[in-house]
Amino acid sequence: MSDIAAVGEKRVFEPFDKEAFKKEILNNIKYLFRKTPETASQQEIFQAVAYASKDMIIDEWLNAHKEYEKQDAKTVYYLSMEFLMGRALGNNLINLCCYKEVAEVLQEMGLDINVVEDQEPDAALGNGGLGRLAACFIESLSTLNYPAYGCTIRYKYGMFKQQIVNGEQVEIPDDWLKNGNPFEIKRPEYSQEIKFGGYVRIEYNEKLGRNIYIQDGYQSVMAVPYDLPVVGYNNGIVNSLRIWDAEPLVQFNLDSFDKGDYQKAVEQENLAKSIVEVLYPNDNHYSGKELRLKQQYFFVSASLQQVIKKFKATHDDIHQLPDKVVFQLNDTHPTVTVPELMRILIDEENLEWDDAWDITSRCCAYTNHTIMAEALEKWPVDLFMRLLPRVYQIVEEINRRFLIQVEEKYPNQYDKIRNMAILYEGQVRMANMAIIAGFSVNGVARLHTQILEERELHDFYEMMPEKFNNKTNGITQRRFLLHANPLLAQWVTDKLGTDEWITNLPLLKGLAPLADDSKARKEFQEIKYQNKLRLAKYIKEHNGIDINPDSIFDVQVKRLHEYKRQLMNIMHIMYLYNQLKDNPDMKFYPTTFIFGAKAAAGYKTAKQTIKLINSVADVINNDSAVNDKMKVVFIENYCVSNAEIIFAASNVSEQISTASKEASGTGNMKFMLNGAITLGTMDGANVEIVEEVGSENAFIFGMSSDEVMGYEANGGYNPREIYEQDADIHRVMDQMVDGTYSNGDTETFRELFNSLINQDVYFILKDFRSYAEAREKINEAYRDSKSWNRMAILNTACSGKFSSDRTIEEYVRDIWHLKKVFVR
Ligand code: CBF
Repeated sequence: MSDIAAVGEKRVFEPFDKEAFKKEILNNIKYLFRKTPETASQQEIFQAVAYASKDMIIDEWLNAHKEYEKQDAKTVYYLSMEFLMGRALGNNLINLCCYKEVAEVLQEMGLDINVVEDQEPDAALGNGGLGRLAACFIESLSTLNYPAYGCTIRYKYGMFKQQIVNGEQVEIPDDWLKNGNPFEIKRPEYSQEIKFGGYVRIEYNEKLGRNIYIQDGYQSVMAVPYDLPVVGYNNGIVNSLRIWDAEPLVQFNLDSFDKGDYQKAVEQENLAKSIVEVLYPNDNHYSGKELRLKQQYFFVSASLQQVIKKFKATHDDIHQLPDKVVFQLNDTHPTVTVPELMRILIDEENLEWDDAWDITSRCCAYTNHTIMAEALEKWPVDLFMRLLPRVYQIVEEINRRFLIQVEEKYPNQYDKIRNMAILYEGQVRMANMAIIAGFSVNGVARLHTQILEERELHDFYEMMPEKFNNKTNGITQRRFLLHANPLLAQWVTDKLGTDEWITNLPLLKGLAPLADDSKARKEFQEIKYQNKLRLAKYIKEHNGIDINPDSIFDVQVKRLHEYKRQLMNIMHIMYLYNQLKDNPDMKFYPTTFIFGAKAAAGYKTAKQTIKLINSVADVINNDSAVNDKMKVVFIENYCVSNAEIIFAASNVSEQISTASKEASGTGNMKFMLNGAITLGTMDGANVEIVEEVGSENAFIFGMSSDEVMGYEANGGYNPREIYEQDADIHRVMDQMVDGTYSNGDTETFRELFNSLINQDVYFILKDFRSYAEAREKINEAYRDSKSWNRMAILNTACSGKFSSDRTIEEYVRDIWHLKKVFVR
């Protein structure tokens, strides 16, 4: 199988010079490492290739920014605590349109591009969907010629690496920078001081005729940016992902002892180190740690200070800021943007409140990514006030002024104040601040936005409906098809007779007639088979398990969270196993059940679920009576780079969250693009996937979001009844606590059992039967390869809507109002 996609021919800028590139690799090996290709390590070769490709990027990077400046183009700053970028080399080469040529150069040197790519650590500066969305967005922004910066933290340790030891998750620090990062460029000239703590001194200022506020007695650190290139597809545009590192202001020097600065230097050093030390590994969950608020303020304040300085360098009137700058707040995490921008405008730019508020509220827009209550950020007032004393004063004033408006509009309606106040019961509610200040509030799939408008944020929606809008998420086809699945990418190009789908995904619709063409179906099936072999090889190498590429690959890969119901999946596998043991001749198409998931380190139930999956896998995979029919694999360390291999190889895409809980999902889109069939609930973007592909080409089950929310409003349901009445469920539940999967130990999975029987917050037992029926239908459907491959082709063909290019164009049209910039 060739892993090299034919994507290099149409490079529109500088033609690719193979000889020069080879020479540059050789020079890099020589001058960076004093080695030859024969003596250099694989890591050194990767670095040499990465530096050579960075050299190609630099000119385009410079040019694009020169052009932005010349045109004084409006820029979006996508502020996000997470950018789950994955590897850069392969995608940079693809977007530079020289992947194939570089692969050939390496081949001539006796090197395999896949091996070289494998040396690069994933830039895992994110947890899951939210961070990966930011990464897709910033890539689409470049590809679509829009000026943009992604702003985040240069975490020393990204998302932890997961090892499975005795079936349990063990977290290993992700020292992703240990060999350096060839793509980044340090920009010390843009360093910003960030102040924490102290107190606010008030002075009367004669000239302004009002009080001014000065933060004193604070501790500070220096925020130092590094830029990473974000290369657009074949358009000469390179935007920047700006990642902020922290350094102490006062450097240690021998004099410090004499000057008494030593203590201060130590404190600053520690503060700087701690702020950027590690990404909080919580997905959809707020941890409330002081350090997290420090991180948020750190990167927000640094980004804002830099933006204002840049703006002022070429503009006289700060009132024009909203014409040139828009801040998109990726969830509530960067919401401190609102009071920090107010602080800068009032305290440093000397604006009056109303002016500052007008500018701030025209610059900030907010995206909501979840309705999960535990993800809502609420900071204790005392912590917030202590850490950010001046910013807190501004929050108080925003709140005071807003409540006056609420009172005017809804006199004596205390409920409205309770729901919408920023400050309430000793807490600062970040979502409320983002909604009140922002000019746009968007959800990430139609159903999600509807739930926000009708339920979760209904009071806000009623008061300010014009702010609310939907932006259904998307994914970049450059990474998740062109790079991840070169065989399918080539097939699509051949069949469409053009590779324009690379920047215009709805063109995939042109594949739909092929669903009825037997030759095309065979080819599609063969590509899937090749990709299954590739995954099987990966699993053999990484998990030591042999799997059957002819079996159905039924896959659930995503963060481990109760609402995503990996537990329901594994319980159903336990049920199937019982069935196969009871009826060895039962009709059943061989299936490999594949999981991949990281659990937050402190999330007990999630970790127990991982243990259960691995324990069930252990029993089933070692039972020769069923091994030709089923296997269970838990892929260690699910991350962007192995995700690319997994999506390409999947037949069934498990999207089984409790309806209403998954805001959108984006894995569902990646599977669909690669021709996997959705087995899912009517939740998040699944609703729109089904709408695009037709319900006959997906397997939908379970309660609707209305039903779920109906039960929730009435305090839930009684799972014990189901346990008592359904013998199969009863048996599976009992097997959790009778030692079947825990070497006789009855307590290992007791908490899981209890959580189901007492409350079953996520309606696992309630949806179990309908899930089982849907899975049975899938198993049946797969046997008919003609109709299966027909469905698979239609899924790919109908996935055009889910390109992040479409999503970005909608953000631009409705929220950001950017203009495309063309170079040359
Ligand atoms: O919008 C992107 C994704 O964000 C989450 O991952 C999140 O962290 N809130 C949601 O859970 C996903 O549904 C959503 O696709």
